[in-house]
Amino acid sequence: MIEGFRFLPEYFSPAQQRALVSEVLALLEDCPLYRGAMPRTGTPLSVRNTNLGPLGWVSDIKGYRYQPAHPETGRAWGPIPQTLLDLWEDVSGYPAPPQACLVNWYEATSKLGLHIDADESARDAPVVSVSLGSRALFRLGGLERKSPTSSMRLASGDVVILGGQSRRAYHGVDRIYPESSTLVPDGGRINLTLRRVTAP
Ligand code: MD3
Ligand code: FE
Repeated sequence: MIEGFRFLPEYFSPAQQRALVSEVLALLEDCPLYRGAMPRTGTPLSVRNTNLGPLGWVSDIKGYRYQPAHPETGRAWGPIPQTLLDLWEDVSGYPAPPQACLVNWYEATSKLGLHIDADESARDAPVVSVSLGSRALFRLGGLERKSPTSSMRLASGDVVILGGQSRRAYHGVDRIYPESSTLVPDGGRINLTLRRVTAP
C-alpha cells in the first residue's frame, strides 16, 4: 500500500454514525445536493454533491474549483459539524482546520472514476474521508494512471486518511453495494472528505 495511507475501520460507532447522518441531512436542507458536470463536456456527474465549510469544491463545464458559495442557491455553504472538526484534530496532524467538507452522495448505481485530487494549494495537508451508509468498492492506485491498483471495501463508520504520497495517488469508487446498510435514505452512501484548500 502506498506511503501515507491510513485506514481506521469503524472509527465511528453506530450511534455516532446515526447522529452524523442526521446532522448532515439537516444541513442539506439549506445547502442542497446538486448534480455537477464534467469540465469541457458538461457530462453530468454520477455522484451528487454539496459542501460544508467556508469553501466548497465545485465541478461544472468551466472546470474544477473551490468557491465560498453554493452554485445553485448562491448562499454560503453550511457549517462543518463539530464531530468532523474533532476528527480532523485527532487524525490529520495538520496545524490548521479543514476549509471544505465535500459531501459525495451515492445512489445505487453511482460510481466515481479514477482521478487525482489536485485542486488544493495546501498540498502538504492530508485528506480525511468518512464513509456512511452502504459499503463501497474503493480503488487506490499510485502516482500515475497506469500504476497498479488495489481495492478495498469501505464500510459505514470507516475513516481513511490520505497523507504523504497517497495524497497524490489515483483513486476511485467502482461501485457501492446498495442496501448493505439502512443508515442513509434509499440504501445510499455518503462520503465526507475534509480538505485544507489554502496554506495556513
Ligand atoms: C486518495 N471520494 O471526494 S474517499 C473525492 O468515496 C473522492 O467518495 C471517494 O475520491 C469517495 O475526491 C473516495 C477516499 C479518498 C478521498 C480523497 C483522496 C481517497 C483519496 C485524495 C487523494 C487520494
Ligand atoms: Fe478523490
